[in-house]
Amino acid sequence: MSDEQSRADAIVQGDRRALAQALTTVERGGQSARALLRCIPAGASGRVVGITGAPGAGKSTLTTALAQEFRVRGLTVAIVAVDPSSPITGGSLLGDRIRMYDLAGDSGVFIRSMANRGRYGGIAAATADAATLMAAAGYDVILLETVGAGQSDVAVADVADTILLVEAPGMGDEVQSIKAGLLEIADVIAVSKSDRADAPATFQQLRALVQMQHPSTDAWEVQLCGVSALQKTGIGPLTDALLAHQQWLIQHPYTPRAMHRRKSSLHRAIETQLFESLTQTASWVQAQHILASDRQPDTDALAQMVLAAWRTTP
Ligand SMILES: Nc1nc2c(ncn2[C@@H]2O[C@H](COP(=O)(O)OP(=O)(O)OP(=O)(O)O)[C@@H](O)[C@H]2O)c(=O)[nH]1
Ligand SMILES: [Mg+2]
Repeated sequence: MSDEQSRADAIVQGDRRALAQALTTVERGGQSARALLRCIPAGASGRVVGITGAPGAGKSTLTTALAQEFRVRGLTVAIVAVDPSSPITGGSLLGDRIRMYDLAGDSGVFIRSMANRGRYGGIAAATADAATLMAAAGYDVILLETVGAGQSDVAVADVADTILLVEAPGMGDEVQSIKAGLLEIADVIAVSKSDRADAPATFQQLRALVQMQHPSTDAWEVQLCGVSALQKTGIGPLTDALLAHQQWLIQHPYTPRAMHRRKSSLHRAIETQLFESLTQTASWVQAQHILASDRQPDTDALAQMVLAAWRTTP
């Protein structure tokens, strides 16, 4: 049996250490990651929930509360904190770790932060592969929490089956989310910190916006939930909404979003494999030498040279 096959078997059998090591492998990417992923059987799909929202919106606190609720319902949970920029010691992640301390020691919960680590294909590719590993390991729900804004939100949209947008009261976050296009891609919206006095106003505003943005009712109807992760209110209905969306997805596998995710997945696979095969050619090495010795190289011409040589490689 190959080394990758025995690593894959260990993951499927629930070996947490094997899973942690495999996550590091896919974070780095490259051929060893692909060799491992080829041995990973497809887990049940449709269980990845992406949690996005402005910095400080309450994502980590809510992720923790949701994980506890899923556990109460007998479901196992893997949490991935998606951090596009910093290695594991980033400040906000450390904060998240402390907040998620409540979940420590539960063998039905697996927590991991994912960084890019310079992998080709970026954070979306690393996150998608992490979700694949966690699904194969049998986790019933995979929560992807974005850390920071921008790039990681895109990663979540490309990878998650269900998108949960967290909106805190006040702060004008609603406007920011519209700008970022987040409201458009949300399947479920949680108005967080509903213990605060300004939460009802934000809830009303968002309801009006959602009705404006999603006028048709033949598709999934975006669910709006008021929650307080601190006071543990609204967590049950929010969990119901997330599970309802996952059920809906099973009945509607060919929505434009599901198609988009499958296409993104194919694009990532092509990009990664193509790029890796290009870097194996002699002309790639030659191009690196030119970059090192020419201050203003014609990169378009270099790219053509590399591609031309690659095309004729048997
Ligand atoms: N009043 C109130 N405060 C909350 C609630 N949930 C979170 N907070 C507070 O909001 C702040 C941010 O919460 P986090 O969960 O770290 O938010 P986040 O979106 O993960 O933040 P980043 O990861 O930094 O983007 C913290 O000070 C929390 O204590 C809530 O339900 N009610
Ligand atoms: Mg956080």
